[in-house]
Amino acid sequence: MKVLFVAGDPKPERWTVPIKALLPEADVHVWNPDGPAVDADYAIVWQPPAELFQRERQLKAVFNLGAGIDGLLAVPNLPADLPVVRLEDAGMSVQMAEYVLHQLLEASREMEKYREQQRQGVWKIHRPIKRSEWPVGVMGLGHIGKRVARTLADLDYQVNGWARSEHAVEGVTTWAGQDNLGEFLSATRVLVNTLPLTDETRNILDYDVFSQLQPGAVVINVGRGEHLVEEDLLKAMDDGQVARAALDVFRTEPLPAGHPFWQRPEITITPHISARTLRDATLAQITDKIRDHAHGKPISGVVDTNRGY
Ligand code: OXD
Repeated sequence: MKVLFVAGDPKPERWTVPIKALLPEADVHVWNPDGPAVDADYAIVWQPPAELFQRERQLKAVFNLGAGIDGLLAVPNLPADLPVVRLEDAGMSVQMAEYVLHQLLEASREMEKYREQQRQGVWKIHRPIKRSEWPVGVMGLGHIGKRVARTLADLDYQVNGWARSEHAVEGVTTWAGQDNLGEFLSATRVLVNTLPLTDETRNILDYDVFSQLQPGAVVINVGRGEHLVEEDLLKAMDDGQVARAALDVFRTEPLPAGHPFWQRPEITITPHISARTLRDATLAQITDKIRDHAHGKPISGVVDTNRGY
């Protein structure tokens, strides 16, 4: 069996050595932009080049090194019948929950105010948090969204969830579909985006959405940069609809120097680190699935490419 590793890591051996150890029966190759086809059976990829599917014609499945498969689905010549397998959690949802909790607490516990007081040598206690003033709304109730929602609900925040289809999450009030988006938004002050990027969700975070949130709104985007209409966020901030934002993903990454977001103190910028791909857990999951697939066993995490997630 031949496995091809296709990700722009300058040290691909960090991946290929463990792949070989976990899957000794495989011949492991690294993508060579100039090389000939290796006729791989399986590809393990992150943001692969356009030539991949043109060159490798024997693939039986492609495994994405991340939860979001929007980048992979955009690669030309992806055969319609090729199984595309996304990463299923592998340590991501707990990191995401942690990140969102941190950004929520920055706002709800007024951490910046205390940091400023420390800089000035001031000891001053502000009134305690009223959780009822900080209702959170999680958009997207897949594995990650559910984990985020449950984590915050366990800390007694009032948590709302919204997704395209119906979901039940313990301790969380959920809404489904476009028709109920308005009700979800008006019950929400802290909006957390964990949606997959699809044609339906691109540009979903726009001025209209922001203007329906409760006053003093906070926007936390851990989905994709293309969910957010950037100028609408800036306008919503200028108009006082949105008080602050924490953004981990951007339309262009790295965020270009000179981008207006860099200059906004109300925006916290992180470089797409809210949930890192953890190599050991990721490769254990993927190599198990490759072995199962090679033995004709069913595998989970196969994406519905028409739906986009
Ligand atoms: C992912 C990511 O999709 O890291 O997993 O962005």
